[in-house]
Formats: sequence, C-alpha cells, structure tokens
Amino acid sequence: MTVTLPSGITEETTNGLLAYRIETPAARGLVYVQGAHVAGWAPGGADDVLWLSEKTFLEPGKPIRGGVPICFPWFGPGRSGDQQPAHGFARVATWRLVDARVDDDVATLELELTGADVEKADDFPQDFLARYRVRMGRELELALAVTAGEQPLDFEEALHSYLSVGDIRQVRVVGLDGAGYLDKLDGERKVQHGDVEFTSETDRVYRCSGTTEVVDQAGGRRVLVTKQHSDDTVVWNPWVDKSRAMPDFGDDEWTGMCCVETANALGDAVSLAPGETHVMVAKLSVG
Ligand code: TA6
Repeated sequence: MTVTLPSGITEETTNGLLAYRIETPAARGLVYVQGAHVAGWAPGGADDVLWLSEKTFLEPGKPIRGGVPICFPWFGPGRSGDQQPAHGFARVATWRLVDARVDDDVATLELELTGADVEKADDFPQDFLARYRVRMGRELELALAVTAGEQPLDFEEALHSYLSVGDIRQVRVVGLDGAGYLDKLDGERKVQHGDVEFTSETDRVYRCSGTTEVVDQAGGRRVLVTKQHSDDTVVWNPWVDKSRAMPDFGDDEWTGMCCVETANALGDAVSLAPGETHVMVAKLSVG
C-alpha cells in the first residue's frame, strides 16, 4: 500500500531505518517505522519535548533509546518475568504506514502491525491488529488501538514517554499523591505522599488513570500528560549506576530525562474477546 505524503511530511532513511519527518508551523518531529517510534516532537518554535539518548542504537532490530517506545504485548519482562524481547516485540517490529495527512498544520500518521509482521512470539495470537495514530501539532496525541482476531487477546501495553528535562533533581511529578504503586526496585507496594521527587533511581508503576504534570523547574517547563483508558502511570529515572550500565544511554544523561509512561500493565493487563478493540490514548502538552 503506497501512501502519498502531504506537504509537511517527508521520508528519510538513517542506518537502514525508514522514518517520517514532520515539519509544519505547529510542530517538528520524527517517527521511525520500526516500532512506530516517535523519536522527537517539538511544538511550534519550542525545544524538543521528548528526550533521545545521544548513544541510542539506530539499527534494525534494536530498540531506540528515547522518544516514545511502544511496549506491546507485554511490559518489561512480562507478567511471567521471562518474556523476550523486553517490553514486547512491537517496538522493534516494522510497522506499516497506512495514512498520512496534514490538517491545519497538525500532522497525522497512522501505522499498523499484525501478527504476520512479526517473527515470533510463540504463543501470542497471530491475528491481532494494532493500529497507532500519531497526531503531532502543538500537542502530541498518541492512540494505540488493539483489535483481537478470532482468539481472545490478553496483553500489557505502554507508551513509554521519555521527557526531556533540565535537571531531574529539580523535577516534580504532580498528580500521583495518594496513589498506590509497585516499587520495582524492592518489589514492595507503597503509597505516594505528595509529589514525586527524584533523589535516586526511581522505577515505579502507579495505579493511576488520571492526569499527571511534570514540573521541570530547571528547564522552565511543565508537561501535562493526559490519557484515556490507561490504569497505570509508570515513572522512571535510571540515575547514575543504571545509566552507566546501559550501552545506549550516556553516563551523564540521566539528569536530562524523566519517563512518565501511559500504561496498562501487571494486574491491569487488557483482555479482549474475539473482534473486540481497546484504545489507549496519551496526550502531551507543554505549559
Ligand atoms: O518503564 C521503566 C522500565 O520498565 C525500567 O524498568 C527500565 O527497564 C526501562 O523500562 C527501560 O527498559 P528498556 O528495555 O528500554 O531498557
């Protein structure tokens, strides 16, 4: 299927990875076909809202470090704890562009993935359909629609947004006060008191279906993360040691990023009857 690209959307290839570059008066951005991976978004004349590691892999089959990876059909190692690849096959699979348009300076790309596009994952039903709509303007709206085929479908999902911040040590995440969470560092279940602040490695899955706001004092920016049909918000910063342990993450880059992820994970996995569709939506806006 050949999609005609409208003015404002161009195609480019980097290291064998096909991508669509968006340049309109409302936004600049980049979306790789591998993983339907939004790697950059800058509203209007502003700086990029999404963080991308200077060390990221940009090679077929390797996940891109930064932007908004799509985690599907499992999160992390999955509920069994041994699923590979980490965060599911969708983020390293080759999606298919099915629509591209620009309306009032807002660029919309729609990409699809089916079981036929993925080598693999043993027991995951092949006849699912995942459709991802990226709407890039002064806001970034991401909608992941999953439709079950003839078999029931049970999956986790996350839009694993890496936000660019001035200094994580001066960031507050507002909106999680009172929310229960799984602290993945010690496996304990805890309750958030007040805003989330960062003083060490932070890796938490909050039970939260509402809006959060990332207050980036050093960067002088607030990023609002609103969502639909997502029961979990994941907050992550690797801090020093973990950053140094990742080959695709600069040793000192940890101060400049904060993940606030829109998810349905762990006990909030989605179960679909045959033919049923679930749509998870995340919207980023800058204040
Ligand atoms: O969302 C947080 C997390 O699950 C962390 O535990 C860390 O593993 C991060 O995702 C990045 O995962 P990746 O597989 O991209 O290195």
